[in-house]
Amino acid sequence: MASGGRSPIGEFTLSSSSRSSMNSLLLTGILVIVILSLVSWFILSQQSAAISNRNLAMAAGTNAAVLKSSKKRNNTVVITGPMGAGKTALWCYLRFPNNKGAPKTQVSMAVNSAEVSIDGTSVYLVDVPGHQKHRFDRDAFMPAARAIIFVVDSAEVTRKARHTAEFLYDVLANKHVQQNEIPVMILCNKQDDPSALSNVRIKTMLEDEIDKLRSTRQADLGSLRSIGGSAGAGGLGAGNEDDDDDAAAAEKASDFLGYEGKRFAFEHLSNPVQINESSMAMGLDIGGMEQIKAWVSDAFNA
Ligand SMILES: Nc1nc2c(ncn2[C@@H]2O[C@H](COP(=O)(O)OP(=O)(O)OP(=O)(O)O)[C@@H](O)[C@H]2O)c(=O)[nH]1
Ligand SMILES: *[C@@H]1O[C@H](CO)[C@@H](O)[C@H](O)[C@H]1NC(C)=O
Ligand SMILES: *[C@@H]1O[C@H](CO)[C@@H](O)[C@H](O)[C@H]1NC(C)=O
Ligand SMILES: [Mg+2]
Repeated sequence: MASGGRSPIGEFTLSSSSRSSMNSLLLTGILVIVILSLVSWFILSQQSAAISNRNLAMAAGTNAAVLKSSKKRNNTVVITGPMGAGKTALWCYLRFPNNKGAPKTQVSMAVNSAEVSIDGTSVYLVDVPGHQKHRFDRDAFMPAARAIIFVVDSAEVTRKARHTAEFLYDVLANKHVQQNEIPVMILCNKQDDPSALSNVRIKTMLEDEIDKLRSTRQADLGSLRSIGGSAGAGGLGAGNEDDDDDAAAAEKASDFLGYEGKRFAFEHLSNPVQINESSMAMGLDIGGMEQIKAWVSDAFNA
């Protein structure tokens, strides 16, 4: 029996009706598996997209939601400038006007932002950290800016003259700032420091540095053109670092500041630029806060 005959299982056959119901069961099973895997693939891909977005935002030191909400506003005041100048101290003074004395701050890792009332004007006040890695944050907030406060450490500015001028150049040459003639206040902070320079001295120093930078940046543009570099402005996060830098350099260089053949002066710009003094270490009334608030309020009600 074992040698010739088939096992009883082998002879087991299905009736035609039960075979077709088996087939449809199999088909349904496959369909369910396909749908399940599609759904789980979709969920997983959404999650990883969310995570990578968050990582990008964290790498930039900014909450993506802060950036997104700021773009809808037309009342943004951007506080920018080199590291350690007193931007966060200024932001705190304006945000918490009832706190007397200098706020204890340290190197900022993220943007501070809040809706603040300045002399009765509702302002979305943004403090962008000065570290170079936050320059994309700064450029992202710029298109919404109605007024810009560029804070300088008056005691350190001599040592950092070139860096400060490059930073300021980026702000002044920004397309939105130029086209919409956004008012800029250069705030020479830390006037309480014995080695602080006056706003008049700092104005001359920064104008001299920007004057030098203009020719360097023009030369940069020339070399970009000669190697056929793309002049198209790269979007945020598009392309590699080098492409972005090239495009950014071309963009800036095409915005020559001031008049050609004439020494650079802030008065030559089409947007109003003024240079004032402040101290965040002093009391509210003697630190230049009143002029800052009046200037912001004027910028909004002009
Ligand atoms: N003496 C003096 N110190 C100040 C003044 N303003 C700020 N500081 C101090 O300078 C340091 C830097 O100030 P911050 O406001 O944190 O500087 P920041 O511009 O926000 O710097 P980043 O966040 O790194 O870009 C802090 O220790 C402040 O207390 C000032 O007017 N006078
Ligand atoms: C800013 O936006 C508010 C409300 O969205 C609007 O009422 C106001 O007219 C706008 N102001 C300017 C100058 O665009
Ligand atoms: C602020 O600066 C402008 C010019 O840059 C000057 O005319 C004005 O007097 C200054 N304000 C104060 C309070 O120093
Ligand atoms: Mg800060």
